Amino acid sequence: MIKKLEKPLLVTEPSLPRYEDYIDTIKKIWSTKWLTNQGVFHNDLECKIKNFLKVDYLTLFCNGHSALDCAIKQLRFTKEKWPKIGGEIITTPFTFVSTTHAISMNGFTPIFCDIKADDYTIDEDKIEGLITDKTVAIVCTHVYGFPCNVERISQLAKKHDLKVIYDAAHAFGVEVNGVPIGNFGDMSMFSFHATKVYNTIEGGALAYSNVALQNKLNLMRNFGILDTEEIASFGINAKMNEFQAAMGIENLKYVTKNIQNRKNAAQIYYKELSRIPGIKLVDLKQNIKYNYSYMPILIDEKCFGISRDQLYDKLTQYNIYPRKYFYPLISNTPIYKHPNTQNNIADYVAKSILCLPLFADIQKEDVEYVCKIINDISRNT
Ligand code: T4K
Repeated sequence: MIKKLEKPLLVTEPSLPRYEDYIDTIKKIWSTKWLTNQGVFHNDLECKIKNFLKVDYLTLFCNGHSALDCAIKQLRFTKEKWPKIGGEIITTPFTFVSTTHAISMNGFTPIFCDIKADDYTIDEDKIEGLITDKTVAIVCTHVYGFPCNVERISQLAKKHDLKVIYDAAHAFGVEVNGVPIGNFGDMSMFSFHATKVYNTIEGGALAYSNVALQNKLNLMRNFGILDTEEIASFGINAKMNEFQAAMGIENLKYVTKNIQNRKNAAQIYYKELSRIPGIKLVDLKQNIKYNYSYMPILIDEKCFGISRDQLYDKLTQYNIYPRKYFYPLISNTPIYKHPNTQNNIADYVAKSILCLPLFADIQKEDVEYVCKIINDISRNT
């Protein structure tokens, strides 16, 4: 009998800078008394992340959801022919619920498109069949940092005059054919939540190449206030504060190393788990630079011997806490369920997937331990 881990091993653990460095940086706030509203750390970080992600323009937000919310709000004000409220947005059901809420809470109807079995991103071959005269946009997720088929989606959007917004919450640092991921579509949203590859405690950003969006987004995140004399547009409060920005500045120094650490850990998982019957790992492609933000494994119950849920329960007995990201499937939840919608692949994936512990500081021994337990379970079922 293999011994249980002494300390719980969680699906993720935030990356932190050196304590002294963060304290040194935030000390300055006590003399300036400038805590939020586009402070010096905020403006510095905006510039640094723009350069890191190699995008034309970037606007910071207090969290990823607010960034996505503002991106979708923009849709209501960009085109005359579009209704101020209403219209359909084609989206993936296999995502964190933030994506769907940002669509529906802005008055659009999410139309769920099934995903692909090989990388769990939206199935570009099924998008066109869902386009109607009410469709205004495609909003899809680079889930786990696996990029959507950005080329095909761009062709479809051009053909049907649709906007494309990518939920790139998981995709910080990812590249496709050498092109950084934030350069695709009309806008891409990145999340800098504590649980992400790169964090500002809470935080997010929109990347885009249309300069006209810059002013609009800057206004929108600050109540539409231009200056003390003028309120120039609609807006909300979605500003990143100086403590978040200071954390972002310090964490950015380590993000490349952190992604390399994640890659090393993921390589152990791939080596140790890919031979196990009934466990499917996503085939990684040569033309993509990954960020290893999650470590999803798909359990084929018939072949593996037990279900995803049974494996989950067994792992928790060893103090290992993977997560069933993303279950339940959004299109199966009471608020989004529609009798005419069927997403068979997404349905199967949501019931069969498990994200194993993966974070920058994970110990090699812990990864090997998880693999050993899964191997052991596989042999004994
Ligand atoms: N779009 C997508 C595709 C997303 O995945 C997300 C967020 C968004 C949009 C929205 O972006 P943000 O507005 O969040 O920036 C977590 C995160 O809260 C959420 O940011 C993330 N996606 C989602 C996938 O994961 P939960 O409900 O799983 O969080 P929680 O509290 O259960 O934590 C997960 C694990 O991390 C636990 O094992 C504990 C550990 N943890 C967590 C926190 C917060 C820590 O060790 N330290 C911490 O400070 O949602």
